Amino acid sequence: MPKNGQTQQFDKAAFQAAVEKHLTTTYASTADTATARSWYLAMGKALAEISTGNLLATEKNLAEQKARSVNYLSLEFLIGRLTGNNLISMGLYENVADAMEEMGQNLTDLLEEERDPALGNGGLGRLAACFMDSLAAQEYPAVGYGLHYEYGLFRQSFVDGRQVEAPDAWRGLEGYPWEVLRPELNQEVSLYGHVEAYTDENGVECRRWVPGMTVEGVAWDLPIVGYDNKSVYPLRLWECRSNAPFSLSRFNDGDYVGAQYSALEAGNVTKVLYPNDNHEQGKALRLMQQYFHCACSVADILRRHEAAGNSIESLSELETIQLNDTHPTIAIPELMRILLDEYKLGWDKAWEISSKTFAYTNHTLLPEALETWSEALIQQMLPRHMEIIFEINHRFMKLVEQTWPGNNEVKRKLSIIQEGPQRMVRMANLCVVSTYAVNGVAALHSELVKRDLFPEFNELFPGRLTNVTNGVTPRRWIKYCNPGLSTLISEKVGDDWPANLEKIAGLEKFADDEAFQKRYMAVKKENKQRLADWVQENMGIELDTDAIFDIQIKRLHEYKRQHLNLLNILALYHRLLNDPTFDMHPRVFFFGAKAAPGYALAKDIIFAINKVAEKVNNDPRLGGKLKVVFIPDYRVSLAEILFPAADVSEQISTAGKEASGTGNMKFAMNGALTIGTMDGANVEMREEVGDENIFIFGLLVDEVLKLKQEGYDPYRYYHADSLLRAALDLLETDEFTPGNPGQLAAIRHNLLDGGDPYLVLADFADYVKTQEKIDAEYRDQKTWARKAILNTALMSKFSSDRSIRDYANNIWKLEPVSL
Ligand code: DL6
Repeated sequence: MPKNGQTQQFDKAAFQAAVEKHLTTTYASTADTATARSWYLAMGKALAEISTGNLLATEKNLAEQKARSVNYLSLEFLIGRLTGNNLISMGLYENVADAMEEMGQNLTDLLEEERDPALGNGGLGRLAACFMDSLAAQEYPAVGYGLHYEYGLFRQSFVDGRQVEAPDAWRGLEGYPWEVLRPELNQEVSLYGHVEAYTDENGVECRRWVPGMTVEGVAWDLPIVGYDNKSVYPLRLWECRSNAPFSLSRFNDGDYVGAQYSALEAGNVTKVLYPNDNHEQGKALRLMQQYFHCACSVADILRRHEAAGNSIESLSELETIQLNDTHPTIAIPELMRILLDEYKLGWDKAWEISSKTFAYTNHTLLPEALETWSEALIQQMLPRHMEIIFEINHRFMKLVEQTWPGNNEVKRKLSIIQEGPQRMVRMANLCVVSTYAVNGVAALHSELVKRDLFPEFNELFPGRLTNVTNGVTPRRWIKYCNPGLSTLISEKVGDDWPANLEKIAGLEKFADDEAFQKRYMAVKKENKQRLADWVQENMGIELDTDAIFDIQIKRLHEYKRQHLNLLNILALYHRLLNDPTFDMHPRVFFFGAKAAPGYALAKDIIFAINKVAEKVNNDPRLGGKLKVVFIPDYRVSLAEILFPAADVSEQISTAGKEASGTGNMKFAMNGALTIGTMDGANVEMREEVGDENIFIFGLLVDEVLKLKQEGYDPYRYYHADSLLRAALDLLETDEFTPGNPGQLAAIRHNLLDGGDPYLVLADFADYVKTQEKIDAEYRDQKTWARKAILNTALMSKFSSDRSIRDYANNIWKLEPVSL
């Protein structure tokens, strides 16, 4: 493992003593009897001692310096395993490997003992994790605020090809070694009750919330370790517990179990992560999670601000709060409530502070993902917040009236309150009205936010709507997950590229160097072998690493179009069996995807892919040319094996639907060539690598809109294209479900009779043609190597360090502060 400058003093003997101490005192084991898991836990605890010391030192330094900080509020942080990554950031990977070796333990094996903290669904949560890494690496003062879910994203297994979900107790029985309880930071959170008017001691008419119940927010910190520096920032995760765990009167009445009901109910709030990606369910418990998260986080921000001796009037000068999607929007009325009712600031002052403090990131245009909450529910759970939302809307409607006098249509459209049989609060509108910056996550997406989602807001608040293109951390997504490539890069451009990804452009001049091409492709081959070994060991499928490894890993969603990929596989299957003139380079199609448990069609697509896989992987007539592998329980630690092993990256969403994507960036950095639509960040990736080094196909955003306006008829494509017809018709037969015809028909039905909402059939022919082009180009390994190298070399824009600098310079106005 290449090593960055060691940032920590490392005393091997003291470290080994700490590991032994934890082995015995924390995990009740001895060196000769301990399991690998106990060794991993004890090692993690010993390392956490170092990071916790630095976390406290960083907190103190930032408070003393009165540094302006960003508070990143997100319901999801999909951090992945911390141990290996933290060792790299601390510069201790080799020292610890050596220390553990002396204790008879292999570090690589111990790292496998860590369960993924799966505290997120997909792109949005993983982005938050990359951003925390980049904030710490560049020492931009930050705190991440999230929830300490007892159960993370469900574990997925397949039973007869169908997804089965199981709870994910990510902390295990022993707890997570990196987390530190911070009881002095606990918060009390109110819920329910009513609002009352009263006259204060100065004779001023005031309003206050009289809550119906309170719960306790318990603070856990996970360390976000700065790469190659000493700063450690907290990822502060709130756990909900009852603060009235026991009702003595009920106990005395003999109701021992009932006496603990409140404890049981409060425990539900942070019990489980909602498993939806790009889809909102509107459940009361989810609103409670959101408010609990916001109440604890806002209170903690104010505590820090005041503890550092700052006045409330200076809040927006020293703190900014970034809302990761609308999920933490209720933080806005919460801060307003505190400023109005507790600090008694008066509306104008409170609004001035609040609206200069919050900024909001939009991650989706999909209507089903845009959050609305019923007014009645908010009224019941958070009555004072509902009043404040009404007041914000009332004042905003006056502004709309001034701008568009008498135009009720525009008022209806922009209002935070959506009228109807059940009045709803539109969280995105509340965000745009109440924040100083709103950003989309890729250039195309941000344009569509302005043009299609919020055009009038853009007119009302010029300059507020902006773009910050996403990025990914090169530490985890190159250096840690692809050590072979990292060594090669360091050899050519020096070893400081993980903190300065611009340096990677230095590889461009080696793209035509045959010796370098060979070494680059040898690394790719090793990575393919690592994946093939995993598949053999875990799934019993044998793979040929000379085949093209073609990978689509992301949440299962119709707009991401895993079924377009499936249709091409069916077309290949059909041609291999029916067209004697057809030839193809062997290819393995990999999938990894979880479907939201209630999303029937997504689950049908998983089932279909698994059934097709069963058949093609065992069909001798295909001569091993076609394999399909659906990796179960796709998660960050598996992504770390998959990205480095890919030849082809599937980024095939319907144009205009994928806000950005970040997997697309990870693949390209690791030398996979993209087959993709002009969607999300694919557009900017194409600009960086050039049209000849990426395989673009399909309809453009405006072509999609036009086709829909003209009246899209999927049958037109079905009748006109015999290959498409053959592929779709296979889904009606029992070819892949012997004896049970029609088991896969739901997909065909959705595409033909269900109107094909994501235009799979319209893009099919171009997709197939582009896949053929890939097949032909892969056969020329020199040209392929050149393109792959250029993809690695030209990806520096997509480092999350650049994204964070964009936020820091253009939105947050932050300066780095080193420890
Ligand atoms: O910005 C991170 C990520 C994007 O890369 C994906 O394109 C986008 O789909 C995802 N959005 C969501 C929205 N979810 N909700 N709610 O996950 O954000």
